[in-house]
Parts: sequence; structure tokens; C-alpha cells
Amino acid sequence: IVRPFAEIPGLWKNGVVNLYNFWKLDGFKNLHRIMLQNFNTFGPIYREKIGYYESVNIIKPEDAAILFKAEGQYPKRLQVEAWTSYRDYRNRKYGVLLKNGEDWRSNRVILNKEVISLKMLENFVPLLDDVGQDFVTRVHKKIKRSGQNKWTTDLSQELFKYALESVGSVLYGERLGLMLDYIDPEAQRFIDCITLMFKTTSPMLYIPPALLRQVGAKVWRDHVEAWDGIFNQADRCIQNIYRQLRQETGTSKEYPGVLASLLLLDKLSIEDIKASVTELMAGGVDTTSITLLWTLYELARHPSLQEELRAEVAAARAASQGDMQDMLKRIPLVKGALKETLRLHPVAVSLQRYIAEDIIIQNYHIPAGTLVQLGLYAMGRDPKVFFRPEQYLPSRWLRTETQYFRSLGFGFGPRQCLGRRIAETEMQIFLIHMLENFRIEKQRNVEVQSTFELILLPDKPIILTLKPL
Ligand code: HEM
Ligand code: 2DC
Repeated sequence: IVRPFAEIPGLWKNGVVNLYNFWKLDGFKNLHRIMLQNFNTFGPIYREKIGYYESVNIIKPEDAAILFKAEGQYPKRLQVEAWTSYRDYRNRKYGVLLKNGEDWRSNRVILNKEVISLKMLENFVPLLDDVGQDFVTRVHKKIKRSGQNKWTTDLSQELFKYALESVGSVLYGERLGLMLDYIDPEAQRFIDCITLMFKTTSPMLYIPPALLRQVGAKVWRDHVEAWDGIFNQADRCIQNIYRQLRQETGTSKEYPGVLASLLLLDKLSIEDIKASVTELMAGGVDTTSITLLWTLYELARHPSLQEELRAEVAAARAASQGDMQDMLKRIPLVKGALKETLRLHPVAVSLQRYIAEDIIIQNYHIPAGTLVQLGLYAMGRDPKVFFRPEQYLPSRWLRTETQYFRSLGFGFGPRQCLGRRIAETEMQIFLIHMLENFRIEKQRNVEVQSTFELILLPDKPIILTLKPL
């Protein structure tokens, strides 16, 4: 017999007490580890309430399949209230990230064609390849300047710039100039604002932003300042393209970028376009850069794997004779490495949906409208799901192991990551160029773990050494 909702194990009776305990455990930074611990305590399903945030948590791929089958026509994930509150406060439109229902669907359908369709890759690849080449040139220069034939550094700032340059070139069809020695200070400020925006979001997951705003809390003020910086810079980039479009005669055959394509298409209002392009620009920085940093870290820890990947890239280069789009079809192990990075170091600690219909998971009845979370971080480290989960094994994605609902780093279905194709291509191209040019090494044995700042980040700087081959 199916057991009732009220019998799901977990701590869901007193949200305020749970919030207090959560805070004592430094839960704002340890959310991923607390989730893992909860699965160990309660089993593969538990109910939880922290502050006003209530959810049912699951970990099994089979249960994820049930969850996503019940997501309905308008999949809805947890509303990050800090983000909607800011837009309400400043009277700005929601983009596709924050919209719901029919409004979300109609915008998303149009954006899909311009942003995530495979057809667009032929436009994106040359742009992203240019950025990748410039990054390599920049590293060679740094190595030369060091006078030591190597460069040892925390690459995160460099990777933020690489990521913003990449997403910017695709969105605007032109370069922002972040691979140069002297960069626009406004672009640097944009990068800093995104980091601050994420950092100030996590406490507001559990304490209503409206309340924090009323008491004039610093976290709310910092959050507003961060989004203001993000929107101001995005507005400048968007205005710039808009002006160029109005002056142009419209003869150029070159791909003009996502923004110009959307404006020329004329199917979304300018305000809707601005809102979603701003979200794409902001969503395209910390996500890919941190994933690349973790990947370089894993390659530095596994030198023979690094050589294997390098051999695959060399063979792909030879076989594709310089056609990058073709080359991207010949690097399964590089793609496996990126999946493996997202398994052990996912950007998103969980995926969530408000289910559209009643479902049964682990023999418990869950009513429609419940927020159900798949613990992505916990699933990636579960020995019942992945054979020897602690090992970084890109080849596990090539064969043998089943992949059924196991590769979910970008989410699933029609509400999955809109930037997925850009992110994947940008990261693959980056790794190709790095493997072709440098050996990646790391200092002694410092164990780096994840810390939660809305997205999962390394808890300490990752210092790597790059040596020319
Ligand atoms: C949504 C992960 C890069 C823009 C998401 C979601 C995840 C995710 C898990 C939620 C999906 C769901 O609920 O099913 C990642 C990862 C990235 C990455 C792991 C890189 C390694 C990017 C980039 C962009 C971007 C580069 C922009 C160019 C977005 C947007 C959404 C989203 C706009 C919301 C889509 C919607 O609600 O319709 N991402 N992302 N992401 N991501 Fe990404
Ligand atoms: C954070 O409990 C933990 O891709 C919460 O590019 C549940 C939750 C809800 C939404 C998730 C968020 C988590 C992590 C960051 C995500 C976000 C949806 C989109 C966002 C996964 C798991 C992200 C990073 C976007 C951000 C774009 C934005 C800055 C414009």
C-alpha cells in the first residue's frame, strides 16, 4: 500500500527551529553536505522545512524520471525570491529565468531557436574558437613574462574573463576585449557584481527578502547594488548594439549575435529581449568558469588521464583538418570529462520542480503542487548510483555504466539550462586549446572542497601551474 505524504521522514514540522539549527551548522555554506547527510539519515526520500522553504528531497535517477514526467506543460522550479524581489523593486521585467506559465513558454520557444538549437552552433563555434585562441595567446604571454617558462596562479579571475568574453561574443556578435592587458573597468565590475549577487542570494533563500528589505539588512542592500551593477553594464552593451542596428543598412551577411537576431526577428518585445539577454549574460560567467577550473584541477591531479585527453584532441585535430565544428564531434572523452566534473562538482546543488500532478515516489504519495528537489550533488556521490563515485573517470560516460537520468548537470526537459549549448561548446573549445598548448600541474596536495554560495564554488583558491608543451 502507498504511504501518505505525512509519513515521509524528515524535519518538516517547525521551520523556524530548523532554520536556527541550520544556521548553527553554518548551513548557508554547507547546504550540499547537509543534504548528503540527510539522505544518509533518512534514506532516499525526506521532507524538510527550513524557514519558509519547504520541499521533498529525492536522490535516485529512477525517482528523477518520475519527477520530470510530472513537471507538466509549464515546468516551474523554486522561485529565487531575492531575484524576483529585486526586479519588482526596480520595476524591471522578468526574463526567461524568472517567468512562469504561458509567458515563460512563449518567450522560451523563441529563445530556444536563437540560443540552444544545434543549428546555431555553426554561428557560435567560430566566435568561441577565436576567444579560445586569444586565451592561449594570453597565457603564453604570461609565461614569457614570468621568465620561468611556466605560470603558477589562481586562474579563476582569468576564467571569469574568458567566460564573459565568450558569452558576450555570442550575444553581441562582437568582442568585449577582455583578453587584452588593460580591460574596461566596467566589465571587471560586472564580473564582481555577479559574484556578489550569488553570494548575497543564499541567505535570502530562507529569510524572505521583503522582510530583510524592511529592516534595511546589509545583505539586501548589497544584493540590490550587485544587480544594479549587472543591469547597468548589460544595458550599456544592449544599447550599443541597438544603436549600431539602427545606423546599419542591413547588407552584412555576417552572424550578428543573439541580441541583434532577436531584435531583427521582432517576435519579442524589446523589454522582454533585454530582460533575457541580461540573464544570459549574467548566467554565463561563474557557471562555465568554475566548471572549467574544476576540470583543470582534476586534469592536474590525473596526469595520465590528461595525456589520454591530449592524444584524443591531437587525433581529432588531424582528422578534422582544422574544421572546429567537425573536431567537436571527435572528442568523446573530453565531453566525458566535463560530465564527470559536473557529477562531482555540480554548479547547481539540486534540481527542483513544483509537480503538476500527484506522484508516488519510494512508495509515498506526493500531492500536486509540492516542491520536489533532486539532490544533484548527493546523487553524483552516491555509490548506489555511480560505481566508485569518488574516482574521476571520464570514460564511465563512454560505455558500460547506464546513463539513465544520471547526466543532469544542466537540468532536464523544456526548462533545462538555456545556455547549455553555449556552455558546452565554450568549455570544449577551451579544453581543446589548453590541452594542445600546456601541461597542467598543481601544487602539493591541497584537498579542495565545495562551498555553497547559491552555486557551488571551490572553498579555497585552486593554484595551478601551466607549462608550455
Ligand atoms: C538554468 C546549469 C551555464 C543560462 C540552469 C539550470 C541549471 C543550469 C541546472 C536549471 C535547469 C532546470 O531547472 O532544469 C548550468 C551549468 C552551466 C550553465 C552547469 C555551465 C557549466 C549557463 C550559461 C548561461 C546559462 C553559460 C547563459 C549563456 C541559464 C538560464 C537558465 C538556466 C537563462 C534558466 C532557463 C529557464 O528558466 O528557462 N542552468 N548552467 N547557464 N541557465 Fe544555466
Ligand atoms: C540553488 O536551494 C539552491 O544556472 C536552491 O545561470 C535551489 C536553486 C534554485 C535555482 C537554481 C539555484 C539553486 C542554483 C543556480 C541556478 C538556479 C537556476 C538558474 C541558476 C542553477 C539550485 C544558474 C546559475 C543561472 C543563473 C542566471 C542568473 C544569474 C541570471
